[in-house]
Amino acid sequence: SKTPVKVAVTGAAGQICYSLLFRIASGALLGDTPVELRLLEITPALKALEGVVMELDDCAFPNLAKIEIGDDPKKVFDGVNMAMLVGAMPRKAGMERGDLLSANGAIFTAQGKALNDVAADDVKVLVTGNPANTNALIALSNAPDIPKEQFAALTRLDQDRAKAQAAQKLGISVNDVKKMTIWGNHSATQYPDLFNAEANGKSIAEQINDQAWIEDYFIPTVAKRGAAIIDATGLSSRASAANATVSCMHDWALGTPENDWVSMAVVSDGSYGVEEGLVSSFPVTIKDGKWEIVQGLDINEFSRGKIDASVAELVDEKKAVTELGLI
Ligand code: NAX
Repeated sequence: SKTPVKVAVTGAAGQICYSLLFRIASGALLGDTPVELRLLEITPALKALEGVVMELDDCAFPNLAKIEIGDDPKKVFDGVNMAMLVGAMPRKAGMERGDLLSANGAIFTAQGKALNDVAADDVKVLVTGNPANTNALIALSNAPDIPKEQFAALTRLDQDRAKAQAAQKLGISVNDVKKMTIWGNHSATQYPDLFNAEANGKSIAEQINDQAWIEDYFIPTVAKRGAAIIDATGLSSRASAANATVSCMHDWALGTPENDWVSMAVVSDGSYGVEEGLVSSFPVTIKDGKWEIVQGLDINEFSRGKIDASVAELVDEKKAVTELGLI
């Protein structure tokens, strides 16, 4: 039998994790490779987390080897091969942007340091908790011994939202939508790129041939989908965010298919004019557990403006967390 892969998940008693943990445990992450779950929560949420663990036990998942819970990242992250950082401080009424950044800064500096000290050498760290790109930047900056390439922030949900909207517009299956890129920040400034996306080998933007639909419907629908879901349900995206987190880590570990790519926010090497060192979303291909930014794509003037605007927001966020001494 194979050695279990140790998977840490933070915010484990929260809404996203109520889907995420069951998807991981049932095999959506690694098939029939056994997994050991390491679940981190804040102390007051440990009792609720114990209830979630009871339900995980009650599923008798064949490939769930073990579950450990705790409130100390140094213990929970010990030897982990994967870390999904979902737990974060939500923005509360009256909270300034700086307050949000410092509250999350405290979480992601501590978790970055703990991963640096105790995680397995091959750890892959995926940040879902918002502001995801900048939280990932804080974590990697506080983990100097872990290669920066082993950190990413989630833009897979945005990618999958964009795929669904494009497929519906063209009246085709999502399976036929390939090469969907999200550029920039996981925020309202993100840029979902239909020019480089393909259906049946041809540019989706060309097939739709309606710039007004792209600008006035498609982009805002994808970028503001989270708000639409809050409006409808009273809660932010849960199952779809969990699905995206599992899908992203699955592909990071097991690779992307031929002739396709996925979107992940990763540390920039300066590709496409994105300032080096920012954690920004790019199209990536993955092989043997390592991602590479897809090179040589055509960026038209419209796309250039959108990418630059989102990257400018990341530059601002980086400046703010630098001033707060978090990186
Ligand atoms: P919840 O508030 O339901 O759960 C968050 C959990 O994190 C809580 O149980 C809390 O106790 C825990 N937590 C707080 N500080 C912690 C710490 N230091 N260590 C461990 N756990 C800690 O939020 P949920 O709906 O699950 O969303 C989680 C995060 O995902 C939020 O930041 C949310 O904004 C973000 N999202 C990111 C998305 C993405 O695509 N990147 C989409 C969905 C979602 O908006």
